[in-house]
Amino acid sequence: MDSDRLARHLAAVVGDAHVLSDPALRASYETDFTGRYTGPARLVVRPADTAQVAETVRLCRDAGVAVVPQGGNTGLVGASVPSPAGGEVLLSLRRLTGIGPIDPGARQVTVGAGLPLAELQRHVRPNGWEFGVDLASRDSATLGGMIATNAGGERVVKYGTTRANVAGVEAVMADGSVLDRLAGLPKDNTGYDLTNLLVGSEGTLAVLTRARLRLVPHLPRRTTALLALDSLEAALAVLAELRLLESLELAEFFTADGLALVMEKSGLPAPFRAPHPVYLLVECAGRRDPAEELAEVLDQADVRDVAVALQAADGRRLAAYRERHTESINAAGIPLKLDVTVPLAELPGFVAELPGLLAGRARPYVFGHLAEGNLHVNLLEVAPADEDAVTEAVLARVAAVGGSISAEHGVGRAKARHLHLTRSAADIAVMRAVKEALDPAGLLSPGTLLPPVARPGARR
Ligand code: 2HG
Ligand code: ZN
Repeated sequence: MDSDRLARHLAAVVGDAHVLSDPALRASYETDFTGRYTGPARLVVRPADTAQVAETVRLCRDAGVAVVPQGGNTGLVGASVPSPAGGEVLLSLRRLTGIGPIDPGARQVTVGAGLPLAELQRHVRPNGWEFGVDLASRDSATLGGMIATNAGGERVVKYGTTRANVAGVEAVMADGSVLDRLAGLPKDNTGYDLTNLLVGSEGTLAVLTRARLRLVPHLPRRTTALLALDSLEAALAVLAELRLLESLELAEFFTADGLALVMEKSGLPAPFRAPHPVYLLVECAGRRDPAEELAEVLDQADVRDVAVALQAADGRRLAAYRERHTESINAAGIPLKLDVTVPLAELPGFVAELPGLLAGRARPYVFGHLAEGNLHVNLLEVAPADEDAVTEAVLARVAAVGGSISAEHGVGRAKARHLHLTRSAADIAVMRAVKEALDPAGLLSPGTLLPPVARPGARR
């Protein structure tokens, strides 16, 4: 089927206004947030509900055309945009913004895959609830995208990754059938856990359309503190003490270089009189004021300086030093981003070795989620010819110290060919078997997560 004919069939399902073929209208869907990953879509299709998603997938399957699902397009590993060669249908879920009533007994709510995280927060907070996952990209990141990537973010130390906060999903499978696992029953031992199979599947097994989310009580009293420290070792020592506190919700680190760049690009004033090697942003929250228990820990801790915010607005001001890293780095260039986890005991050594591994081939900025050993290694000024070698060097070191090459951003297109570094051949074979079973024609997000295999008959 040619593109015009496919476009006409799709328009009959979603309406003319929601099939975009004009390159100017497609452009914002075709390049990801980093600006690094880009590819031309055959068409951008914007269905309004599950039935339209199912019909879109069926029409594309019949035409042998691959489909790339997209939420808020805030992903960082190239999974949300077409391949460089292009030709896939870009299926935007952003119109699926429904939100159901909160079920306080079950502590759950059902949402459309295209609902932005910030809108969910605005819906549940006035009712005394919270979604356990929070991200700096909350205004654009959609729940469907967060589930597809098993996003982590800032509150994992208390609430776990997205996986722990999802009770069920609805999804359109590659053949257009609809899988409904929205019941959200806390006890339901009937066969394979298909919800968890789809969480983190990065658009390669199904298109997520709705989700049943777990909610947690909104904790109104919070204290935020920014600590200035000598070293990552010192930060880990404070973390070990902080982890005794039930109220700990956030423990984020960054370094002197990162802070200087954030101040330069954002115009924020310096948080302390002098720069320090390492900073740790912590937040405690509770129904009762956690300020005192946090102060008790900090009084005993080996910190150079502390700024404490008791008011929400001051807390947001301190959090901005951490949250504005991504945009500040983007303002300085297109980074090579390596989101990795290392065991905590290896973390200081890994960061110390980084300059040696890079051997002058990049300007590194390292920050992230300390409690999970999740480092966001952002590399600026990498010559195109060095990108592969630099990536290999860093990821191979991660594997050597027992870490993971993707902590919370997914594998995407960026790391598919490096998957073998932290997944065994047996592991990859099982993943391939699942993919073959659920998407035999390889039409969902080809090239993402698993390295592509040549497949006669499948067109992009
Ligand atoms: C964060 O923690 C995000 O802010 C983005 O995961 C990290 O920009 C990055 O590398
Ligand atoms: Zn992160």
